[in-house]
Amino acid sequence: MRAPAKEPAIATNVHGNTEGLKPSALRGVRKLADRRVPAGVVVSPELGRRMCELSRQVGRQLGVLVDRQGRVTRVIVGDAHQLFIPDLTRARAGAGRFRGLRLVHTHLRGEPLTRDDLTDLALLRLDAVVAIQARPDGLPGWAELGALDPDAPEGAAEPWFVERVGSIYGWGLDWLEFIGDLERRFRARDAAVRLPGAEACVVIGVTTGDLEEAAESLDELERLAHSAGLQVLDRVLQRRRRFDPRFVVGKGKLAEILVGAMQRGVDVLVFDQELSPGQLRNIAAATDLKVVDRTQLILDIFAQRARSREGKLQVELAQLRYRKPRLAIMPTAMSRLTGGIGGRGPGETRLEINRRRADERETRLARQLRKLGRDRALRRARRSRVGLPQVAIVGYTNAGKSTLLNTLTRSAVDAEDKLFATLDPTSRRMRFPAEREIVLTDTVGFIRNLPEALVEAFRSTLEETREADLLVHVLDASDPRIDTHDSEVRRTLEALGCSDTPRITVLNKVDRIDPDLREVLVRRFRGLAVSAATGEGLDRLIAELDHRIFQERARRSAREAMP
Ligand SMILES: Nc1nc2c(ncn2[C@@H]2O[C@H](COP(=O)(O)OP(=O)(O)OP(=O)(O)O)[C@@H](O)[C@H]2O)c(=O)[nH]1
Ligand SMILES: [Mg+2]
Repeated sequence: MRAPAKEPAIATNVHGNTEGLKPSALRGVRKLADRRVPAGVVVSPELGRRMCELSRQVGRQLGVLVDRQGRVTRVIVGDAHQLFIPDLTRARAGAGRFRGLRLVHTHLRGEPLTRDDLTDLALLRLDAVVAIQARPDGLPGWAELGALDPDAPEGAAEPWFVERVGSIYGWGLDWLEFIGDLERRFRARDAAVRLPGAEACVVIGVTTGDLEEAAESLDELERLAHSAGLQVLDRVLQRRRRFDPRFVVGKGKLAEILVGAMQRGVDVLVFDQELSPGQLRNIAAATDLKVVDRTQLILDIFAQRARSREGKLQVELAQLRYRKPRLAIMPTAMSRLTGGIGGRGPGETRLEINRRRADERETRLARQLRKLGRDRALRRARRSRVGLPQVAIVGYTNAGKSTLLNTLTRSAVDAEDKLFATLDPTSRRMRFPAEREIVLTDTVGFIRNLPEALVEAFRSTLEETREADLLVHVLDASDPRIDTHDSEVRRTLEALGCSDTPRITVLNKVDRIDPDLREVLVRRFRGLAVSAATGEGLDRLIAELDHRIFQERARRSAREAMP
């Protein structure tokens, strides 16, 4: 076949089981790559006939991947029963639902399209998968075409349909019309559930332990995804005896997830577990959806929220440190991440970077941050010279820390029903009776499994907490996970080296719970019941602050003054 003029020849490889093929047969197989299918035709009779003939000759399945222009982009040799489609991560066809490639292959034993064939269809987002019967006499027999079904119900085990024709000569359908119609129907279906402009995701949790705890963590992941601007279309929770070293979830489960994701038009898979570089690579190779883990999601939220120069540098440093070990092994998956979720960064991490550039950038960022950390320490020293007591508000994310700061100091720090609304510590002066003052600092919230890269990068910000004379620990009393939150905050404070700092526990949002529960919680946590929103209980908090800071201080200095 003549390649059409002007169009550049596409580099085509022969993949798969070519070992032991006679040179003449191999030449024949290679030549399949020069074929071209006319527009509008599923597979041309000439190509089908040639494939069947060769396939019989070598006793192996033969397949070709054909793009929307009718070009054969890959030739694949299988064995008598099956063939394996090579990694297609580099063959992305843009943001459409389908990849713009159909697989046409031969079947030697008269078997219809297999489950494996159809699973490949779903996992690889192929336009269609076609099997042609290669008859014993080397001629093409019947043919079957499988494609994804826009009318399949949610979660259907077999979200595809199959059409059979008696012979490839009698294929009555116009390919471009067929695929165009399919895409339109999928788009219409997506439009019914998808929020415009938001990327859609499925959140995935795996545990080897307590299912309830894992479910709690997955709830939180959903909220994190939401805070990052993702629409959550589905959630998957799996318990296993051990984590799958290659895919975290089992291979079968992953296939199930991917088929479901394909059906729903999901863009992103979000894993609750931190994925090792190897796992990330393996999962990324199995699908062309974006793959993000909990750490990356949190980093992404931080990247969206960072406002101050220091905050931006800290986030960028954390992102760099997270990505560096993943750079070398997943260039394609990384480049897939630029833009949208997982691709946001305040600085150069947004670009594709190589390892050397990453090292240089890391050194530079660390240096700038050390400088800013010194400035911060100076400011702190100045404040403490003035003698103002430092009080830090700490707590789980979304507990109401910023709202409390606002109510206490009548200021307007961002408070939002989102996780990690606050990134940059804000300090406000707060006046007490008798002209006494303190400096009250709102801090970044804690969360379970706070990524290490973040803790490291936010060290100087977190130091605000370490230098405080007193901590106000805000707990959301209306959250059923209050115990987990409490222990997580204690753990983090310990890690920061401030477990000895005097502390007041505040049970916030009591306007949302009934009085009985409130009594139970007050006793259990030995805390003050308040509502930062309504102001209830705040006078007692102020009195307690006054007492703990000024009266104890006065008593101490009086004691020291005694002979
Ligand atoms: N009902 C009620 N809602 C509250 C109260 N305090 C805070 N909230 C709400 O809880 C949500 C989180 O409040 P924030 O003050 O942003 O919480 P935060 O601890 O600063 O959260 P991050 O900065 O994200 O870690 C907001 O929607 C607040 O309006 C309260 O006492 N009662
Ligand atoms: Mg806040």
